[in-house]
Amino acid sequence: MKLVVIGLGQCGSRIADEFARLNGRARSQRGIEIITGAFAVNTDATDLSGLQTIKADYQHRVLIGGRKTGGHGVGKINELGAEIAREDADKVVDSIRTARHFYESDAFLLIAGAAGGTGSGGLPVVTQYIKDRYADKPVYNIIVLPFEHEESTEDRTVYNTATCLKSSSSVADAVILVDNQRYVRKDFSLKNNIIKINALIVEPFYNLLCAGEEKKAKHIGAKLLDAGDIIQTLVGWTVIGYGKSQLPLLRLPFERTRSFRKKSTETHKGIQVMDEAISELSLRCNPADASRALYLLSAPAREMNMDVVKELGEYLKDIAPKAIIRNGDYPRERGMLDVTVILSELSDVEKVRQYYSESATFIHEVTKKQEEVEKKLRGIDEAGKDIPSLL
Ligand SMILES: Nc1nc2c(ncn2[C@@H]2O[C@H](COP(=O)(O)OP(=O)(O)OP(=O)(O)O)[C@@H](O)[C@H]2O)c(=O)[nH]1
Ligand SMILES: [Mg+2]
Repeated sequence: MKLVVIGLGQCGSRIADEFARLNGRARSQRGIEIITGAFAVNTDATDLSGLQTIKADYQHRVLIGGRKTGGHGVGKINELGAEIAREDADKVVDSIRTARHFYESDAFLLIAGAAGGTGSGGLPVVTQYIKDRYADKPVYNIIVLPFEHEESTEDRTVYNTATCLKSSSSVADAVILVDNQRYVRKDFSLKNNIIKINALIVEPFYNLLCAGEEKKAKHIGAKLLDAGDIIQTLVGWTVIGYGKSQLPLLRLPFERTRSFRKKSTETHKGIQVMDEAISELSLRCNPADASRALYLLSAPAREMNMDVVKELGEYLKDIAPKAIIRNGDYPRERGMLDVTVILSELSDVEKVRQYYSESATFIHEVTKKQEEVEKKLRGIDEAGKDIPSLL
């Protein structure tokens, strides 16, 4: 599957940069392309120049709102981010169209952090704009949810997140939710290593996007997972998970591949990795709420047999009984077995509901504060009503 990737704001741009790097890896390791164009859109000129892989010209690093913000961002005011994106959406679309292989793209993927200003406000606006322009291609969002410490120190964090989630989910074909806090939990040292978190966020997409683009027969599985399967799976609220296991590179001569014992070890390993993918989902949710799901098993051809694929399917069916499940197997190089899982069309996401209800009280407080200020101002005006004016 080939994507046009557009990152908005600092978070989105950095993750789009990571996708550009992923494409470099696919090209050099596998001779295939999975990204037809990677773009970064920001109101902040300095952040744009800090990227590494996205082409450094003005058509790939698109500065918006230059006049309004002087190239210094919107300081977490996502209404301003939205307004600027509305004014400059044409600039973004003009850039995308120049991508050399644009017409080979299967879908758009737009990415932003929900808690900031530029990305949070720009994401739903640009998504809507692209959907209107390219009705035949699905438009997906990755929305990155803030760290816990950001939520507790700044009310605007929750409010921005809630408005971004609500607006984006009403226009995007699917919203893939990624919770920053989950990645800290996995490895606390990551708190100070956002680059590593970004690499973990994009890793599940590598085999997922590559599988359908393979040309060599030895890398085409019994059930090829292609763009069609992914498009059929991605609907509404979505999470993604990834698990992997190293395999011994050398097989001892007495280890007979066909033996019953060997087969059951492989199945066991497959289940273990699937279990890891489910426990490490990009956001905590209840798999039973999923109406669609997908899994991709990548492993050396001789480690993969239909029993493993079938067992993985049964495992997923058990935890997501309502879901229509699509699957694929992807024969890859020696030494690694990995599983990517997508749970989609989730009927409930507790974390999203939480943002909505918390920000509802915030809206109430903001209007109350505003009314108090207005009342005080009226008081001053009243007190000065008999003073002559110089104007
Ligand atoms: N995973 C990840 N999260 C990030 C990254 N950069 C920022 N964030 C998160 O994204 C949110 C802030 O969004 P930013 O992208 O910095 O804000 P922005 O869209 O540039 O908006 P303004 O700076 O307000 O104009 C916070 O919750 C950060 O924790 C990143 O590179 N990776
Ligand atoms: Mg910024």
